[in-house]
Amino acid sequence: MRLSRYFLPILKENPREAEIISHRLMLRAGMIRQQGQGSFTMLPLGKRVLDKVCRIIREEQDRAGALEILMPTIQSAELWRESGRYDAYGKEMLRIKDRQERELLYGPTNEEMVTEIFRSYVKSYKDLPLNLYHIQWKFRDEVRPRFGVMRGREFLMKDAYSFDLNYEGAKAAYYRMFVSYLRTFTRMGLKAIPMRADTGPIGGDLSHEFIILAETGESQVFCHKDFLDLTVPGENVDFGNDSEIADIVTHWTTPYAATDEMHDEAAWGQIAEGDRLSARGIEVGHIFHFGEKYSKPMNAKVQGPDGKEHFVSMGSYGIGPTRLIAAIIEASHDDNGIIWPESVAPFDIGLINMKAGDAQCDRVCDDLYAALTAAGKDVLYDDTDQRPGGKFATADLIGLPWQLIVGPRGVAAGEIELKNRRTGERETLPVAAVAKRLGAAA
Ligand code: P5A
Repeated sequence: MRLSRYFLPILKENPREAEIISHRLMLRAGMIRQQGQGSFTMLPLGKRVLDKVCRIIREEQDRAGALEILMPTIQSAELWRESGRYDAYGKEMLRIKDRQERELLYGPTNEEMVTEIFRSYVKSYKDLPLNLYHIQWKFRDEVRPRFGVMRGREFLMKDAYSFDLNYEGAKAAYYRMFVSYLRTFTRMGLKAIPMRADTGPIGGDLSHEFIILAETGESQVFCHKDFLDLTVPGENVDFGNDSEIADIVTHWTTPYAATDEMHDEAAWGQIAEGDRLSARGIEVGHIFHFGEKYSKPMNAKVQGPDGKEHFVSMGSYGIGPTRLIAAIIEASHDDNGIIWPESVAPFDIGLINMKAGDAQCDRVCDDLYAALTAAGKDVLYDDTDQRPGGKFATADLIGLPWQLIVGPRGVAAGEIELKNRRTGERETLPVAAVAKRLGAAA
């Protein structure tokens, strides 16, 4: 992508309304535009990051055996009356009426809708286990929308729903999502700690929040320092092997970890003082087992191997992709801007032409741009006539992992400069060696 043809509305000044660093950097880097209280447009740069985040989520959901669907945002009040949640949900739910005065709502979550889909089709235990997920916008009329996309009113959610014959099956499904979440967040360069959590309006008796430790987090959390060194399962983990998955979950739930609501002072007191980590955290995922809470009132049953009908045992599993973008920035930035992990970077490489219009610089840049793009790299080519200082500041602000700097002096010597955004390390390379150095040689 040529910057001269891109839409990257960089802000020079720090926006006053932004209280935390990720909100400030997302506005300054031209990633988002606020449209109303807690509602944001994803501008081109933000949209690219969101797509990469969603892609990782999808790959790991699919790997764990979940199937993608897409449910509507607007739901009928009738459905929510069946579960008893229409009245219970309170003011966070946006209630609307259509032209026939039918009561509708903008979905804050989809337990009811997916249970309705399930009960319409699935009648036998032979069709289980089943896990359906989607990535769809939600609306919650939060009391305090703040911190940009961190706590929005309209936000994207990946929500998965599992259906099993009994508790044993449901527990195995919960564990698969647990392990899938460990992998998902690690792939985004994040250290997420699963913590015992309260179930709130979703309900149920088993729940974990996945927490990123960050000073700007909204939750107070408590955990053992051992979590910082635990290893995350690799991509060869066998989701078809219940005992392998259960062992991983045991490993990851043995050290103490709890959110404020579930904090147990007695258990905390047992941990040596030097091993305690009491910190602020950002909740990027939340998983629930709630058994028959929805299947019973909504009559979602299957025939078991015993020939009898059983209400299915369910769980639901959420991730906030829009919130994740902010969490990644909170975890990875410096004074000059964002530092994207490669897996979610909007582009892999920023190609900076220090003297656009100079025939030699243009030629070297055009050739590099073509070669790197052909090798499958996403390149943002700064071909504008801005001065070098401004270009460097923009490159650091938007935080692409690599910067390739092409200037007249280097070009005359057949060389260009490569800068690593994270380490700040610079190296001078012959032009011909660039593609190989960036893993893009033919
Ligand atoms: C689980 C999936 C649920 O709604 N039902 C379906 C369950 N869980 S949750 O914890 O309430 O939300 C899941 C994740 O969504 C993100 N999230 C938000 N992101 C941005 N702004 C918000 N206001 C917001 N609320 C929730 C979080 O990542 C949360 O873990």
